[in-house]
Amino acid sequence: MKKISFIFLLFLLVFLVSCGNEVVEVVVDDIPNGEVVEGVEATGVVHEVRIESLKFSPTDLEVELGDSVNWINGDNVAHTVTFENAMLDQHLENKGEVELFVNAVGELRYFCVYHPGMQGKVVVK
Ligand SMILES: [Cu+2]
Repeated sequence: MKKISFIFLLFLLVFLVSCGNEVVEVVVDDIPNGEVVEGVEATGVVHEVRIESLKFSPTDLEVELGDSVNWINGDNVAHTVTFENAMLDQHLENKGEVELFVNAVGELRYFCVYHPGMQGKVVVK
């Protein structure tokens, strides 16, 4: 009986892992009107931007060098997080996530390709 439970748990674990959404990690490598900084250390701070009801929330975000920004799609339709310089162009299904490591100072403007009215901004100090 114990063995059966163990096998069941193992299958459950594999099932959950395969269903989990992969977080794509991106590093800034180009920024218009900004500057990439070498050797930035991670602060461990992760800012969350929820995508809900066709909006990025918060729309404007202020972060520090070394922070990360994590976008999570809470809508049932697909969106993208697309930067004006195409440094990041990520398609996100429902519950899809993308995380950006911020190693540049300046202003990052982004939008959704499918809903161009959806726009947001990350300002790095
Ligand atoms: Cu969209």
